Amino acid sequence: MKEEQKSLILKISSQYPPPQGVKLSYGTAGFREDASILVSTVYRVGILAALRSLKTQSVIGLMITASHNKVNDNGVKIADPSGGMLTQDWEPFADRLANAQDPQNLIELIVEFVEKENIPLHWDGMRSAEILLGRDTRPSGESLLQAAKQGIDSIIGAVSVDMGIVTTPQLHWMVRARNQGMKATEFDYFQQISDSFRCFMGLIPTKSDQVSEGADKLIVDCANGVGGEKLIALKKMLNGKAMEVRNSGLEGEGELNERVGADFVQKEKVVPLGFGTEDVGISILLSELRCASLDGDADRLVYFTVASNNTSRIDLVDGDKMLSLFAIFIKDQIGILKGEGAKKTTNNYEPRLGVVQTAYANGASTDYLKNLGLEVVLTPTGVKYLHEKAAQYDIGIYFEANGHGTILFSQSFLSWLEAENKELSSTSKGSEEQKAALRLLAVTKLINQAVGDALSGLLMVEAILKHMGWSIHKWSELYQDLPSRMLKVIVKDRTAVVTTNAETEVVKPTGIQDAINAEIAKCSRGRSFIRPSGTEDIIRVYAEASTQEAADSLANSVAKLVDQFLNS
Ligand code: 16G
Ligand code: MG
Repeated sequence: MKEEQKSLILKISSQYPPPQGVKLSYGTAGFREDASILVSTVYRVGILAALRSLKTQSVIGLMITASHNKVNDNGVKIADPSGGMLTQDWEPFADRLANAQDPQNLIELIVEFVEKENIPLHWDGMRSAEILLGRDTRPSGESLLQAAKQGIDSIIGAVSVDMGIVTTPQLHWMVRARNQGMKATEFDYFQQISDSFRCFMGLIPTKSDQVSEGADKLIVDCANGVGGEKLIALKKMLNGKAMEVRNSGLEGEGELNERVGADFVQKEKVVPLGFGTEDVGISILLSELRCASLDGDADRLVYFTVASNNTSRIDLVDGDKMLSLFAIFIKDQIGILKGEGAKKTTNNYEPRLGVVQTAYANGASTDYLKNLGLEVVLTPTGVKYLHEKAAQYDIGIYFEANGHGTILFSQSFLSWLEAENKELSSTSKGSEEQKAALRLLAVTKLINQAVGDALSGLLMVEAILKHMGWSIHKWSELYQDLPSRMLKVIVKDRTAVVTTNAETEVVKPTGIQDAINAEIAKCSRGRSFIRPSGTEDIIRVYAEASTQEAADSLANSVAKLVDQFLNS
């Protein structure tokens, strides 16, 4: 590495000393801490982003957000060229960079890594790395953004482009679009999803028993986060969509994530602030009221209805149900396109459809999906694992129960679908087969294939419900969730728990799995697992069973086991 480059890093990094006595770690979704100690970390992630861009010779994203966490927290994560999460191979380097104690130490790490990875550095002033920067609405975002810019400026030839305040999925989408040679501004994002939504809606069969427009209403809780402003903008582009935006976070309306948002609603199963009696859903034929919640950076979405008997309780329609809805729709459309009556077109291509969940998926959802004849696989918790698995299919649908998920389409499927549509539009224009092809094409543009996206997910759900002619109640009744319970146990060392088989079995400490199995065996339809959290210093316990009492008691017994094995 040239002296000029080294001295630039030395000079700038000396203004960003790391916090003392803190061990930082690039967890499930990047670094996340109290914002007051993150400046040096974000600076160093700026350096990492520049190196990643040089290595891949592609545009990289850097997002400043702490998602559903409290407003004083913040975080930083990287979007890789595909728009997905940073490759896991680089995470250890991110940890070492963030924890380097002084500028000299930092330089040594960078030099060693650049050599090992063979990263082409440039000194001739050529623009050779480009990083798109985004941040959510947190007050600490602006100063952290400046630190990220300084990190990028520490690598010669790297430039940053500030995309402003955006949702996490918007930034991921922009990175993906840029690397595909497409236009990638926020306007382009809104245009793509609103155009494809309209296209989808235009293909909806007209049935007399459908819920009529105007009678049905959607109310969206935006967690007082970045999703509020963006949903209002999207609504404008979709003039006519009956939708009310609440907890938008605009004009000082409420605190970010404070008793609002998808994480709160999904975990607590009560209404977010700003919702109450007036929002009780009516399931009579022509009137329907459904609610949805986004999280603080709009990459998670859940639906719910307000229960009529007790106004703070909700009926939750979670990520598992969204997965089921999407899977049914896609399977149906493929069926129309390839089914018995379909005209045999170009070839006999069979797209592989796969469904990806985590162990937190309600057992009833997994049974339901398997009964539909779908291939269901489990991965460990965290979007990067689900996404990676889903990418192995022609159509991979993944969701976490907490509402993060999307659909991925392979290049070969896209090419086949486009060819099929072309063929059908000349041989049988306007046929059901062609409409199915057009619907699937609209979905490939409507859904954000970079990462789970609450805004595009919301439009997908709305369009599919309309297509099916279903109310939220009908959707919710696809299957009945098994009662479940989640608990946290504080332990001395959470790394003492090591799991396997997508976190469904514990290999360490030895003996605990047998003890858990013995508890499970006492319950009807019992299932339970433990795992170290990737975002908090705790062990999480999950249990489900045929009754709420049994699920609670199983969770309590397993939590006791965790305490016995890890704290004594
Ligand atoms: C992060 C993950 C989320 C996961 C959660 C688990 C991303 C973008 N987010 O929020 O997918 O469900 O962590 O948290 O990957 P836990 O490890 O504390 O249970
Ligand atoms: Mg989030």
